[in-house]
Amino acid sequence: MEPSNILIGIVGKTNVGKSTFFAAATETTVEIGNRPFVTIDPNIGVAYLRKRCVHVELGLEKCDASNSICLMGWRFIPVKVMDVAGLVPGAHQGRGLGNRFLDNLRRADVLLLIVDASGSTDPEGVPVKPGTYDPVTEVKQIIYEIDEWMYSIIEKDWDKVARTIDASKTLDIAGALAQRLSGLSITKPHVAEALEKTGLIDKKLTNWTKEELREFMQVLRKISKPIVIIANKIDLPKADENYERMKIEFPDYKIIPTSAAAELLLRKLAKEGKIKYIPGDDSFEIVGELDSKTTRVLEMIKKNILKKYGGTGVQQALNTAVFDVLEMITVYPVDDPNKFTDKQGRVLPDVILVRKGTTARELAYKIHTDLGKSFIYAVNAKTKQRIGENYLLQDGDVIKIVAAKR
Ligand SMILES: Nc1nc2c(ncn2[C@@H]2O[C@H](COP(=O)(O)OP(=O)(O)O)[C@@H](O)[C@H]2O)c(=O)[nH]1
Ligand SMILES: [Mg+2]
Repeated sequence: MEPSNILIGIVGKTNVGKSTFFAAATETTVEIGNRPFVTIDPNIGVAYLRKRCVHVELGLEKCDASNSICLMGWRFIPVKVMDVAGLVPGAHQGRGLGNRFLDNLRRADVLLLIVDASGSTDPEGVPVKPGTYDPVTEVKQIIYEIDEWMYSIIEKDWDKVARTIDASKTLDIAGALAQRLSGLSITKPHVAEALEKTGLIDKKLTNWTKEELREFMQVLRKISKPIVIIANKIDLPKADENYERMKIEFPDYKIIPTSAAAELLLRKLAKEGKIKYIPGDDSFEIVGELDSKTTRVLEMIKKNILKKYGGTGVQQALNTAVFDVLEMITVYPVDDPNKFTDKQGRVLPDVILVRKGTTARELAYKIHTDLGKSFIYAVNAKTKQRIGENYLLQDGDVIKIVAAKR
């Protein structure tokens, strides 16, 4: 099972719960500790998005999920997540190995900015009394570090880059700049959008002021590495109050109240067969033997987290990052549009993540270059209608691609 190419980066200060979130999201065992720099190298793992499986909508009994998992009618779709070591103020200037840590974010498509919503971790990652630190300030600090880091990358040899591109007289400024920034997973559409938004599209690069370059990079960061705020440790005192304030302070951001520790416990107990719990659910069922302490903790989780927020937040965070922020949709390619099967007779084996706005032909290319080249038409298996190459795929589409025999 291959995870899609999407990479979700987990960022934040030390001790806010990044590794706990990572462990919960991936179910791999990573070291979790209450001390700085427990995670030194980027830790990449596989997490799963949760989405209603289309077999339910089609009224089928079951499916034969192959590149993903189907659990009780929910499709779990693999994506990559990366746990980055903690950032301290001044990270972009190299404080606390900050540059090295920030460099790990180059390949990320979207960032989960984890903060300690209870305010019980100081800027250096040392635990303090809940309510001591302001997570609003923390969010601003981390975004500042990321923006400054990205700015420093382009600023370094900007004069030379600007002169070279201007001198080349290319009409494809966005393409030329994107090539220069490809190491940051920045694409031509990202750059084109940033040029448009900043109004710098018709200005010679050598005439950009430092302020314009800075603003351009900030806009480009928002487009190419959008941030979802994870208000973690929502189970602790003061956290809910701070979460409410964060919603007012950051109206443009998605903010997910989360208890990574609760999710980790629920997944572990589910793995041990002691509870029935599907990641993302707002409840669980006790099915095994539990000691009284665990039972009490579970009661607390049910009442103060699951019922109150509709889940622990971990699954919600992953889904929000990919489906809402990156605007990805799911499409199921099949060979037989009547039986919804592939060539081997498997029902709906694969689900593919594509960006909203992807066409039927682009989907064919995504499956295989040859399929894209020899595309003739496609069939929408839900309606049995024939669709053309420019058809815009809809979330949950089941598609058969008809190609010329080569
Ligand atoms: N109460 C509470 N504690 C948490 C939560 N998530 C993590 N922690 C604790 O916070 C401390 C730091 O967690 P860790 O994941 O190592 O943080 P990192 O440095 O950001 O990777 C550990 O003691 C965790 O058990 C949470 O949701 N609630
Ligand atoms: Mg860590």
